Amino acid sequence: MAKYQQKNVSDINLEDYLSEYEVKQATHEDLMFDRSRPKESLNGLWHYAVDQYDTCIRQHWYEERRFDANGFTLPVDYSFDEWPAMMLPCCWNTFSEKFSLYEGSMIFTRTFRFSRHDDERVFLKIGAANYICRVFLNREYVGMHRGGSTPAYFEISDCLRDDNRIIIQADNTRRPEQVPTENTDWFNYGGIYRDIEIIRVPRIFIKRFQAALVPDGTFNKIQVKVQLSGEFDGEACISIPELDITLPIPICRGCGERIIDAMPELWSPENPKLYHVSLKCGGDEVSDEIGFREICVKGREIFLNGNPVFLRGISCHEESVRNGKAPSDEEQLENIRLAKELGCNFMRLAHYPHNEKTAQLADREGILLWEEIPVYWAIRFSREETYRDAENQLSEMILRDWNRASVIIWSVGNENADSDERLSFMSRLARQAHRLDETRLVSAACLVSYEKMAIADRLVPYLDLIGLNEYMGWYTPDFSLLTKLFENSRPEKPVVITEFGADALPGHRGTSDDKGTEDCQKDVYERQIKVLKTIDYVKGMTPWILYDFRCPRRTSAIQGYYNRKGLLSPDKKYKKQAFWVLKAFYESLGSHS
Ligand code: GCB
Repeated sequence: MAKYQQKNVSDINLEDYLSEYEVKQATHEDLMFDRSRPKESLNGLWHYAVDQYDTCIRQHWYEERRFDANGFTLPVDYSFDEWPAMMLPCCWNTFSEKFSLYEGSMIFTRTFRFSRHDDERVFLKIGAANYICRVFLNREYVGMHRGGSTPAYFEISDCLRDDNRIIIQADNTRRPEQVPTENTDWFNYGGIYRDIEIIRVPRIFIKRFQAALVPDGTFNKIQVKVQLSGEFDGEACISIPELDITLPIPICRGCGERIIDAMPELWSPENPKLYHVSLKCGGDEVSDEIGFREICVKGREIFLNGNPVFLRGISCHEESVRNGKAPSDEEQLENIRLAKELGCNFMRLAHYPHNEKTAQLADREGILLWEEIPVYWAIRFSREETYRDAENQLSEMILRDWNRASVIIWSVGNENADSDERLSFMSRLARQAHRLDETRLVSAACLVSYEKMAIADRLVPYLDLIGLNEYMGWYTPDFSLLTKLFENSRPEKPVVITEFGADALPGHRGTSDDKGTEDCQKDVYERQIKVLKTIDYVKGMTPWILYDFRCPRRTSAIQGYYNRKGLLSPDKKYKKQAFWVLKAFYESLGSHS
């Protein structure tokens, strides 16, 4: 308020109130290894207010200016501790019916006590907030993060006190220049929907710690890479007790790596063996549970640990009826178990990075993963800032899940029309994924070229394997085109059919010609499988999709604001007919296919 005292009203309306919050952006550079670190949780009750007009950031509420220069009380538009409270993390849409369709900005605040030790640095981690979040602590602007599904780390060492007030704005407004854009085929949940935590680390700490098999086909060398938060020369110590390994790693200017002779038992879906790996350096120590496996492509074949593998997969959104895009640990595990019940060895986590715990569970349970960033449909491909946003989300996802054996494929996008701008944008992303990780495959879910009725995406040369979405028998009713598509295509790389499917309202029966019935969906699955299993370069599939999910675009009576292509009902309790068709096919392949 005080800020505007000398201004006239039109100034307020014209001012650019956003650019001051474009500084201090948390990016992948700020990401730190934290899995084993003790954390103090800030989850719990936070006071909140809907802030449709961005008044909090326009008026600098975080400054808490309650008095003018003469000591007179100023009127303010907030009363933090009298606002109602919400249990975070959560999606506000599932928290209350009132917010079920709300999109925009919401302000969250709470107080907390903290006792700081002199020799440490302190970071705030927000597991995910959709899409922009801005953080304020004790009257200071701490920073912002862009990207709705990856974590943000903010150093708060200097603004912490014994008694603290934190304010976070979460803004899920859909905007054309964002990644994804304003139009997607899923529901735009809002909120701070993953853990909010405080992490203490030493002055110089282990920022990155990566361990994997050297991908040379010998399975007898482990490569460890270390990066510290600052300049340091000396030694780190890596230890894998089960393999009798305790070895030094020389560190020069904060970085080090070492290749270790080792013959670990290999991780696979059938044998999800994890090793406890720990790393010490200076006053810091971290550890992780890591599986060792090799994934590679040769010709039109995918190899896991040197054996050809067929990816018996299913696509999956991150959603539950109760918790929206914030499924509990049990709900995340349930998804993996359901995929396993279906006979899967592979899941495509569409269309954005899911909770990092999902990949940890997949490591433990033994399921391979495809992880993806929301470069979905028509991104603003010629806008450099949009590219930087996409590249940052990709880098955050890769660095976050680098040690997860389950993750075998990074996907740089889904169904993007093949223009020159898109080719340049997505090939850059593919290069960045390869740069950050030479141990995994890079792919994208590509479109069929309908002009050529062939797999002809110009992005293919930049990918290790081709993801292909085709909806023959559904959006393309002429099913005979599926055979034509394969006859016309001569891919030099393996193809994974990343999507096919059909809508079916749970329990709705009829004939195979009745769109929206389970019988029609079942028929599409039967016909698809019959063709796909004969194509020698199709090395996997992730039909669309494990369960029905919310979607504002789907308004028909059968849809009821859901995409009904699930094999399960939204509550995941009811299995549609097509579930059994896919399960029978996967079981016929056997678990070592
Ligand atoms: C697609 C999209 C997916 C949609 C699906 C559908 O190709 O990749 O996000 O939900 O089709 O049901 O139309």
